[in-house]
Amino acid sequence: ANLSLIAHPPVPPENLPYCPDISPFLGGPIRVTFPPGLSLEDISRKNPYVSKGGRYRPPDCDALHKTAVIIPHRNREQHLKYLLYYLHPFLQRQQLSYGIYIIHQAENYTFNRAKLLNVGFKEAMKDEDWDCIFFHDVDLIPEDDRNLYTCDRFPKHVAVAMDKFSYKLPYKTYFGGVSALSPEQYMKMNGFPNNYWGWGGEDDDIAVRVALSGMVISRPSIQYGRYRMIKHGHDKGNEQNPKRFNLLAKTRRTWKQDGMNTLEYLLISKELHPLYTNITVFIGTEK
Ligand code: UDH
Repeated sequence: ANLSLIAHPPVPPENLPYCPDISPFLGGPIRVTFPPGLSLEDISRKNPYVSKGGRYRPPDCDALHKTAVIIPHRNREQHLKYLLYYLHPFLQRQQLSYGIYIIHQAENYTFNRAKLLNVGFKEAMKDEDWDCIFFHDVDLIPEDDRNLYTCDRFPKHVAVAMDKFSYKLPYKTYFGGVSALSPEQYMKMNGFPNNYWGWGGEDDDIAVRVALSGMVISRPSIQYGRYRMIKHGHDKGNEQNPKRFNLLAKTRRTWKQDGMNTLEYLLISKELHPLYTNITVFIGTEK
């Protein structure tokens, strides 16, 4: 792969008309299967208009929305392939201007999903004035392209109907899987917590932050917000976090002192791959 340092989103000719409010390319439900032997080269070939770093803009109209997709990642290469295979055409059918970022946690210390998402936000905003940030688990494939990857007036929880929860919300304040915030909404809640190491709790903390910062949760309809989860076992290095209930009980007192304003990390590399920008980061270990 040719990994030079500067991303060049394709520049459209001047004076393009705006894209329509509703894309004519939407097809509704998507049949999601997992073809064996898929390679990144195959996916690149199927997406000739995607430019280095996983960037795209519609070739013949000026996009109404600019969305960055942030994917926390470690050791899920196969899932990543399937997600890219479905997500690129999905976003193109929505006529979005977009970029895909993989935030790869370096080393084998305990995983920290929310902190990786904070890093992704910060790094993506250095590249571009995104108007919407999607925070996207690697193993969730959207099943309907009317589920628009754009932001709402309030923080949006998007993965409202996952197959593993029988296509309904597991509980009312669930905020896991896929969510979308504008930079303003994200900053208003001081981003996400940095101190949830291991599995669980961070998504509930984020939902509490939404409320504490005076916002409410917005959601797509249950008909559109459908996801198929790629089956997997428990990951090494992401064991259940026994402290999650204690942390969650304290969010009201801690959210202003932990989040975007206290984020510290060591950027190891930023590489522009054909289908995504890879950011490898050392985020430390639990104190
Ligand atoms: N993630 C990684 N690598 C890891 C752990 C997590 O990339 O080692 C990322 C990935 O984007 C994943 C997300 O963090 O989608 C959320 O983590 P998760 O997949 O562990 O959470 P989920 O709720 O799974 O999907 C819980 C364990 C399921 C075990 C079920 C056994 N039947």
